[in-house]
Amino acid sequence: MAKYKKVEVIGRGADGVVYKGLDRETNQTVAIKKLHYIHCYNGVPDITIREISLLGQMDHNNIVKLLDVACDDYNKCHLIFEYLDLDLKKFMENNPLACLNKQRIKNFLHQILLGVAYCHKRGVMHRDLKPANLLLDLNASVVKIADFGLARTFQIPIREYSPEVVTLWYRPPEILLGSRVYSTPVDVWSVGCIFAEMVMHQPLFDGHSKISHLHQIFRIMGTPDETTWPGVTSLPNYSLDFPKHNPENLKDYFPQLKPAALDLLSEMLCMDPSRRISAPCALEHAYFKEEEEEDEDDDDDDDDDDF
Ligand code: INR
Repeated sequence: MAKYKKVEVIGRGADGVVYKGLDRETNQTVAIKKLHYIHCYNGVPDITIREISLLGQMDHNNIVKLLDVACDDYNKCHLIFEYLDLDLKKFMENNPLACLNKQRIKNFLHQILLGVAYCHKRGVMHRDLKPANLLLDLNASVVKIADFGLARTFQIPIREYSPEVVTLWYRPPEILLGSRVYSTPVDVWSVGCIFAEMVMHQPLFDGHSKISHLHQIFRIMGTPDETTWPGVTSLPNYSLDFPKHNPENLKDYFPQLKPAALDLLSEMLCMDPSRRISAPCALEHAYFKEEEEEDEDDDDDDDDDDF
């Protein structure tokens, strides 16, 4: 770690503290993630080595790049990443709705799906996609996915390192219902929630407990049953006492969206994970083939839409 200098804490996640830092040799700003549960001298678990090396092999414009792995004097393992100074959560908090015009939403969504499709092709799922994990370079108009939680991928119980509450807002129904065999569709659900949030500038589902969150999902997407989602009634947390809701028309919630956008959103928010659209299919959706009209508050005239 002598090569790096920690400057300030910028985040806390399930795996440890994240710092803004400096590479002393190149003067390059980096992000440093200190893995709080891994001591190098104990022998790093095989699975962790595998996870970190998988992370190191990920080489895609829409995935934050792992640059180095380093050990400090206390034998704590640190992951060194490229640095970006903004995330989508802060961007949405600090900017009025107009900053996320239709072209920009389409552009961001396309990049997020490219990153997710790349991970899924390599057999990696993220499992915790949310606006705070999407880093932005506004000058280059680039979105990069961060925080592939190592702890989560090897099934250490989810316990945030910080007192901050773990957000359930982007969790898909199959995880909330206790399914243990979930797969890549979990990330597509999260991207659907993020799409909706970019459009509305507020979270689509924002339950404070698993059960209230599930009920919020059911109220809009309909309560699942064996006809809409074969096998759902066998999931551990399924209850025959769930209130029965019919699916709402998403058009009523998103009057600003055109049919193609509504169709893609509803395909990403399909309750049954086996019928949910995949990331590669979503990239081929008609929504990405049609141009968005220029809107009056869009002063970014060099931001051409090439899909
Ligand atoms: C910022 C973060 C900017 N950049 C928080 C942040 C606030 C403002 O976590 C971050 C990262 C960055 C970051 O620039 N590169 C990385 C986070 C992570 C990896 S991870 C890489 O995986 O979430 O710890």
